[in-house]
Amino acid sequence: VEPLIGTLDFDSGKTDGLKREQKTLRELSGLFADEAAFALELAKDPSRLVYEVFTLQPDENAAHLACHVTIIQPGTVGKEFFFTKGHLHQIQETAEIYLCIKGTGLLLLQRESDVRTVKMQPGTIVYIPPRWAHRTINIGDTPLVFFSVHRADAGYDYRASTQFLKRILKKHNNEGYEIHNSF
Ligand code: PAN
Ligand code: ZN
Repeated sequence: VEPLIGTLDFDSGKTDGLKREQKTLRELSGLFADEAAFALELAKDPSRLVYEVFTLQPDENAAHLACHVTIIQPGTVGKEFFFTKGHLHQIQETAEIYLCIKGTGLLLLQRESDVRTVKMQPGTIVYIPPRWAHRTINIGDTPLVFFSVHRADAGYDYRASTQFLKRILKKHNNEGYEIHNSF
């Protein structure tokens, strides 16, 4: 396998040499708590960008690492802040490391009924142990940019995306966020 080289500009959040994937509102159907607010936003602009994932990873998977840069746009559906779908890894023993580059966010970690929220700001490093589902939420008003690394053959299990027990909402007429139960 040849060395792979990409760049991430820490100031602008622009990447080069990484493969881009995007998630728009229509791909996040069923995930936000307020279905009426979601329908309204979808009607306005179904292809509104919520987040992008940039990947640097070799084709062959075994024994390799994959790295990603995620950029979550600022925004809400109703009061709920924009987030990533969230997942577990198909290979359950997969751990992952996150490094926040820009913006303000929360990392929601969940293992069965055990839920943690970790504040993400530039420089925050989080080790996500195996078997903890993870979703990232942009609680700021600028893009949230973070870098992550895991084994390249980990795979993704998105069944976790509908099972998070907490939701992060914007405070009424206020700066900041509050954490609510999902159900
Ligand atoms: C991250 C996430 C990325 C997008 O690279 O995949 O932030 O989130 P979803 O995959 O939940 O849509 C990661 O945790 N990789 O394992
Ligand atoms: Zn992950």
